[in-house]
Amino acid sequence: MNRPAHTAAPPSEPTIKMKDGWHCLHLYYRVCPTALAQLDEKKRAAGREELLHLLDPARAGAPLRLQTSVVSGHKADLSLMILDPDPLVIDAVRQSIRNSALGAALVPTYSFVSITEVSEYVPTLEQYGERLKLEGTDPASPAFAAKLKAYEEREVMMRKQRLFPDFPDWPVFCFYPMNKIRHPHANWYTQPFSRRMEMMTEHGKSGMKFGGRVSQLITASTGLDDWEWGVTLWAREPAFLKEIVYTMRFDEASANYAEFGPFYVSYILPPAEAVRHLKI
Ligand code: 76R
Repeated sequence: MNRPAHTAAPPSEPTIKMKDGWHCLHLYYRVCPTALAQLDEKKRAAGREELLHLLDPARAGAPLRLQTSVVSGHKADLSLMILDPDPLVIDAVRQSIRNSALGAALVPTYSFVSITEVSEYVPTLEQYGERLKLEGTDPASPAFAAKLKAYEEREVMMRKQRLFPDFPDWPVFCFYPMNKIRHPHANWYTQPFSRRMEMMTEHGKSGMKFGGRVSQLITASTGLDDWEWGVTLWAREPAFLKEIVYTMRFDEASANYAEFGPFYVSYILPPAEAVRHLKI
């Protein structure tokens, strides 16, 4: 059976909040010059103030994570990435922008709904130990114990970063959705778990070579949006984006099983600078 095991959860209070993780929303807006031109300077200035307040991650009631960036190309002008345990706290940003004096001038062009998760392919401590043995580390050696201990600590941090991510302080931002394909000749979901694990381990190793240059957050969207995952990348320099995406195309998991949606590249700015840049 390829189906992932799921635990029969005991009945719990119905809720829209995430208990072990956050809701995530990527929003893209285009500035409409016609709507902007219809605002007198006073209304436009008030709208700017309203927008700056809404985009301020430090304001009371702000979602736990809120990041603003300016988009390259005609797909959009402004990008927001928002995370919170409560999807309505996230949605309140969207509705407040729509309801603000600048609402008509900020035309939604794209959005992506997802939740944070720890991938089923992140090895458990036991699986990591097995891997070390296969790679030739003697389980009785101090090196084995040290490596296992280091992984135990790293795994806690990794889990936290996947479920409750902090944003890295890097200026280049990229988002795109993706699927694992289900074609008759190449169907990810008919592969046994062991094969998928093998491919994702190769993928993880190739990704880790970009440590310090690119940071990734994979959010899950199967059942929530039109693609299965959202891929969010932060890079220290723009060229690293091209390099990582190109490199990963050669991983078996990408080369044979992945398909991608539209790519959005943007540059992270504090809201006031983004608003100035967009000449709103
Ligand atoms: O979480 C971990 O760091 C463990 C290893 C790992 C997993 C399980 C990992 C590492 N990824 C995992 C899961 Mn990834 N990742 C992508 C893309 O270009 C492509 O092929 C697709 C887009 C990039 C660029 C990327 C980068 N990864 C996943 C999954 C979920 C699969 C599932 O659960 O079924 C997807 C869709 C996906 C796609 N990956 C890494 C990276 C990088 C840079 C790493 C190293 C991470 C690090 O060092 O912290």
